[in-house]
Amino acid sequence: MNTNLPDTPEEARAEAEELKRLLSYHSHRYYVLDAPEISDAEFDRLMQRLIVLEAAYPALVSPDSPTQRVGAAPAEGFARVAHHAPMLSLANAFSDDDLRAFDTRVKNGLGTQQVEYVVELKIDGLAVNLLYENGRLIRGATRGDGQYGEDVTANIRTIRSVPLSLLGHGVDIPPLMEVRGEVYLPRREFDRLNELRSAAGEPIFANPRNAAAGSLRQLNPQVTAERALDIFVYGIGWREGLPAVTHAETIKYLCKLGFKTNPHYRLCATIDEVIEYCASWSEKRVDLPYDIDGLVIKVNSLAGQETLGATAKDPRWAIAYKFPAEQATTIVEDIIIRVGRTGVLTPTAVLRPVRVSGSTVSRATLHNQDYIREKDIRIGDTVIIHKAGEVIPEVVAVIPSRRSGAERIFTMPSVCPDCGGEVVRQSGEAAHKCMNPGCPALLREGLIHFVSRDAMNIEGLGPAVLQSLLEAGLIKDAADLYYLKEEDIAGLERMGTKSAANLVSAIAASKEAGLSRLLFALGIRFVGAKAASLIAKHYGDIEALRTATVEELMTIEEIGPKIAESVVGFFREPNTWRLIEKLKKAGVKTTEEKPAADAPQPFAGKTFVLTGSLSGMTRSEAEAAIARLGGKASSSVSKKTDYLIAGAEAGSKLAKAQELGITILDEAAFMAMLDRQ
Ligand code: 1X8
Repeated sequence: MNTNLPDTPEEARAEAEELKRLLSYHSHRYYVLDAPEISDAEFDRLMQRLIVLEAAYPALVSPDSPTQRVGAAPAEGFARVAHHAPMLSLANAFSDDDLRAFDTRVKNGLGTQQVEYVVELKIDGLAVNLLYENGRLIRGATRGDGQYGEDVTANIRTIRSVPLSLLGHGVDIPPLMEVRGEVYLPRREFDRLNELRSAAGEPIFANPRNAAAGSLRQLNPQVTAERALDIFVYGIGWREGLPAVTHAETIKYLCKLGFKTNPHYRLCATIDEVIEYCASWSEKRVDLPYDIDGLVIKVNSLAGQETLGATAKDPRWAIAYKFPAEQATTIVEDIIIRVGRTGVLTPTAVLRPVRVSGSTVSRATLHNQDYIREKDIRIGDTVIIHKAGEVIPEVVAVIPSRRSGAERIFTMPSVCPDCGGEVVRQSGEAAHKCMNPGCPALLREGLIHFVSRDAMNIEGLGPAVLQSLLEAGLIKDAADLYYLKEEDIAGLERMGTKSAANLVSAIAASKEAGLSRLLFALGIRFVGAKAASLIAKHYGDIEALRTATVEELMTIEEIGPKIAESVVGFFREPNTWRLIEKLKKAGVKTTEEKPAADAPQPFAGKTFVLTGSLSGMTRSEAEAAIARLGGKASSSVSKKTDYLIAGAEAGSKLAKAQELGITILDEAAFMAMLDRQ
């Protein structure tokens, strides 16, 4: 490295100015554009040189020098500062109807039917106000109460994507300007931070938002600097002179000044487009490296924004569309054990009921003992739970600071809660298992699976009815269902003659389900609905499975050794055949039409991907229809996908398919295609 000092202060100043310019340019390439032009080592070399010059000539140190991001001393507290223009909150929209009502209000307010909107992601972080004077950052403040915030300039400076001085790439820089943005912690940084905190025995943060807030409000900027906060800038709060006539232009203008803006914004000509764009993010949001809690819809015209103005609290020209919250805090009231179909004991948290993602949650799976140990979940703990879409809710984390000391540590029982049999944890496995093959839980759970929708699909036969049938001694295996009489069932609690008749006919109807559903219903280990269907098509008749071998099964595409061995083992059991004979005698169909060699295969060689939900058929029915016509159903979109079937609330897969130029079918188009075959 060049350690020679310039001969004169003038030369030193000139070199320092050039270094600042270079460092600021490359910092922008790296932290804002994510497109570095030089190596980290080269960047460090420039920085070291500037540090040397500034040490020799302290007069060169200016607040916007890249050497000054970190280094401020810890503060006693934060000063209260006034925002030039108030930082307003946003009114919320929770539904499409709310968005349409907003559109109507805007149109009435502007006296026009043509309103353009910009839709942006709503970053789940902390709002900040950045004040620039002649292109230099002079202050960074939190939102506070909207009028006054806290001066967190030293901490804001540590955020590498916040420009200390503006670029002015062909655009003029106003003398004074307030820029609004959201400071956030990327999810990976959040995980890393919590791991460190947990290892150090410190309380963990509940979510990235809290972690970002905690980090920005650190009195010691050194601590903030370690947290890798980031920012998206999304508007101008106040400035002298108007830089643009639309919000979309404002975003581009901010970008040119060197700010990091979010790329996922969309200009929409109608409220329908707005609604569609909002809906598209409910699924896609999980793929982002940061959290969003909704979208922000803004009137694009700045003159329109001015005309509409604001209420006491919120602007009339913008609204926040909020996703239903996916996380909530509640209490673990108990931990109970459920014995599954294979004898595995699954601990389940009984929660104080709480609303998440639009439904009330009172149970969360705890998987196994190791999971409970790792998260240190105790009975009585306050926990954060998470629910995404249709998946079973999970406990994300415990909040140890809420502990009273009365919490109880959970231990796995050594005997099965259903039968009192021995419970064993085999070495190398996470699961504890009940070793009693006659355990009533195995039978009960096996029956629940047998009648379920993708299996024999017997409507009106839920777990409670099955339990009553078992307790009344009316069934001892799945085949007994087919020998039930109306009068047997009508005698049960909460069962009238009408429902008994319905149930008997639903059971009878399921006899026609066919081999593919039957194989799945039998609950053979590792055999899911898809494998069952492949095997059923290959063999056509359950009798053919008497002599099936592992090698033979493995000739079926997508059937591996694990499934093949399990199937062979299952059909080697005399008990299996006793059950099958009993089912056959009752008239349960044990065959499947093999696709005839000359059957039309119009979908041959075509790959379909399903996304969103269909109203006219289940996902497995759609997959079966595709398979019947010779096509293949896959779960992920790639260049090899031929068709994407987009049901209601299709999300990221739809976007990806559009990107790849794949033919997209809505439900009606897909149905029409099936009808034509
Ligand atoms: C809050 C937020 C806004 C935007 C993004 N994320 C936020 N958290 C945006 O405008 N793109 S606007 C806003 C507010 O006005 N309170």
